[in-house]
Parts: sequence; C-alpha cells; structure tokens
Amino acid sequence: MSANDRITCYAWQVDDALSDVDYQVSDLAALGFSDDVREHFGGHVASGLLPARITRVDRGMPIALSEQGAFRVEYSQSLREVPGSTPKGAVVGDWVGLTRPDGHEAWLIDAILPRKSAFHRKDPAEGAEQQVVIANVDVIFVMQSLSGDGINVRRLERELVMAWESGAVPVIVLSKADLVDDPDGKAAVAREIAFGVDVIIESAVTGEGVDEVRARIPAGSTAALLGSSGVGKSTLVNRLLGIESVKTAETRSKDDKGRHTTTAREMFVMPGGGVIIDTPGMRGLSLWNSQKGMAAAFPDIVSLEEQCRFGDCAHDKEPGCAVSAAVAAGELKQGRVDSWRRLQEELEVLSVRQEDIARRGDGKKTKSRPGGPDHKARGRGVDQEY
Ligand SMILES: Nc1nc2c(ncn2[C@@H]2O[C@H](COP(=O)(O)OP(=O)(O)OP(=O)(O)O)[C@@H](O)[C@H]2O)c(=O)[nH]1
Ligand SMILES: [Mg+2]
Ligand SMILES: [Zn+2]
Repeated sequence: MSANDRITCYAWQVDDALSDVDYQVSDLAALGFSDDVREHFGGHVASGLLPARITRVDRGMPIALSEQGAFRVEYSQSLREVPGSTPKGAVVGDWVGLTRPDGHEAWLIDAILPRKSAFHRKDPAEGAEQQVVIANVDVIFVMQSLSGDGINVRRLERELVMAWESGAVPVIVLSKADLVDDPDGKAAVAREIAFGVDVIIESAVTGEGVDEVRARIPAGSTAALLGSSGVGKSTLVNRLLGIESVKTAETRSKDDKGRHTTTAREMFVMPGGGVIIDTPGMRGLSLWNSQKGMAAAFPDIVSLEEQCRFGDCAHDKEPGCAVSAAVAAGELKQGRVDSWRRLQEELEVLSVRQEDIARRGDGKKTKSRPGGPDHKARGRGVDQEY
C-alpha cells in the first residue's frame, strides 16, 4: 500500500476508531508540506516540534496527522497563555508543531504556522468576530447543483467574494448535470458572473467533469469544496478518492435540499497526491472584511465605478453615474448591482459594529479560546440560508 492509500484509510476510519489506527505518513509532501511550509517550520525544528497537519476538528478537538501517526491533540499551556497567539485555535488545513512533554499521554499543539490562505466568515455566533473556517487552501470549488431550483446566482456571487478574499483561487462546479436537459444552457447564468473563474459542469453519475476537477488539485496542493447541503460535495470527494470513503445521503424529494449529512470539515488525500477538504453545507455565510474579494468578484462594477462623476457615487440617482448608465443601456443587470450593493451594505454594517465594539472596549475579543467559537456556533439558530 502506498502512503496515500494509507492516508485515505485513516480518514475513512477516523469516526470509528482513531485510537486503533496505527497510521504512518511516510511522506509529509503528500499532505502538502512544501518548501515554503518547511521554511516556516525551520525555527520549530530546533525546539524539537513534530510537524503535522490538522485534518479534522470535533467540538474544538483537532486531529493532527504527522509522520508518526494521527493523533487527537490538545493545546499546550504556552499556546493558551500567549495573548493573541491562537485567536481561534487550529482549523482544518493548518500546519502545526506538536510536542509531547515527558509523562504526557496526548500530543499538544505548541505552534500554529502562519497561514498562506484562510477562508473566513463572520462568526455566526458572535456580534462582530471573525471565524476562520479552513486554512492553507489553494483552490476553492464553489459548488451548486444544476438540478432542483437551479443556480442561485446571488449565493454564487457571495461565495466567490469569500473565496477570492481567502487568497485561494475559486473554481465554479455545477453538479448533477445528468439530471437536467441542457446543462450548458443552464450554466450560462453562472458564466455571466464568473469573470475569469473557470466553470466546470460535473456529474458524479456519468463522471463528466470529475477529471477536470482532479486536474486542478495536483500533488502537493490543497483544495476545498464549498456549497449548500445536498449539492453533492461528499459524493464528488468519493469519486476523487476512488472509494466510498465519505457518507452521503439523498436529498429531500420535495425540494432537492440536502440533509446536512456532513457535520465536520475533513481533509482527505487523493491517490496520487493532492489534498481535498470536504465541508458541511454552511448556512451562515456572512461576509467578514472582504474588500479585496469584492473587487476580485465584481471587476465589472469596479471598472465602471472609476468612470462615475463623483468619487463617492452610490450608483443610485447621481448624475454622471456610469453604473446606472450601463444598466440603462442594458450592459449590466440591475440584479447584479443590487447584489453588489447588498454585500457592500453588509460590510458597512459589520464595520460599524466593529467600531462600536472597539469604542466600548468590549472585552469580548480576548475571551476566545482555542476551538471555542466553532463549538459555540453549532446548533445555534442564527445562521441564515443564502
Ligand atoms: N443524479 C445525481 N445525484 C448526485 C450527484 N452528486 C450527488 N448526488 C446525490 O445527491 C445527494 C446528496 O449528495 P451529498 O454528496 O451527500 O451532498 P453534500 O453536498 O455532501 O451534502 P452535505 O454533506 O449535507 O453538505 C446524494 O443522494 C447523492 O447521491 C450527481 O452528480 N448526480
Ligand atoms: Mg457532505
Ligand atoms: Zn455611480
């Protein structure tokens, strides 16, 4: 069995019997341990820390995969005590340094390496705090189903903003092509707002598009799947792994909505290399500071804006507004402007809230503990489906 096969097996068994799995990764490169990460790790080698990658987090308790095996890990005292060192604990995709003090049974996370990229949102359980969802991802597949209600363009725009903001490259995947008559025609609305983002039409049933997805996750790179419950994320992971490793479930027959089958973010290594992270269908996708992502996802509006007569044009009824002129000329859809405005307003509300909290000197921010907010968010009814 190759190292990759064993990683897959590990991921498969993690729910059932982590402690029984005598698991070894002979090659950290299979997990994406690049020269870049190695360089960041340099200082920790001297302190004897073991490099590992977080593959899953359950109720604040991470699982780390290293050359010495897969461990359920805790946080070292020093990490807990340094203010600001671990604002929210380790997340799936993080590279960490592990230590096992004498007489200690569990391995402890003693360092979290700087993140190359991070997908974050506004914490659904907090007023104005950031929640990092996954880290060190190169490609984010933003997935929607072609069947059922079809493509939700507004959600797609929001997801593209967040994906761009993370530092990863987004790719749109339109799933369940086998269930619709004219997948290409149906994909047109996504292409219209893609602006350079690749669009892949996929079917886990016929296999269409699966190789196109695979080609974007070369050995050593990390990708993640993002999208509503039931669009087929875990099914695609199984196709990529070549085995039925992840649990999937049928969507509800009345509206094709999913049942939130996947409950935790989890990392898998594909045969031949390349890491894929499966995620649960997220209900709450509120923006966290995303100006960079907004500019990348709305290049059409950004370039028009530059031509507006007033620098602070709201593109409403101002004279000399290039955005309104483009809408009037039929070159830009009003729906897209509305969507852009809604997202901008969301960012403004967030920034007012942040200022408010900063002014009040509200101690909230310092209360975070490793793994905390992720845990707290679960089960709250504050999330909204977009
Ligand atoms: N016809 C068809 N069905 C698919 C396809 N992909 C997934 N499905 C089915 O859609 C249902 C939901 O798939 P999942 O993979 O569990 O969806 P998910 O996105 O992981 O959902 P959550 O884990 O709840 O977020 C399952 O019954 C799959 O068999 C596809 O390409 N074509
Ligand atoms: Mg799933
Ligand atoms: Zn304007």
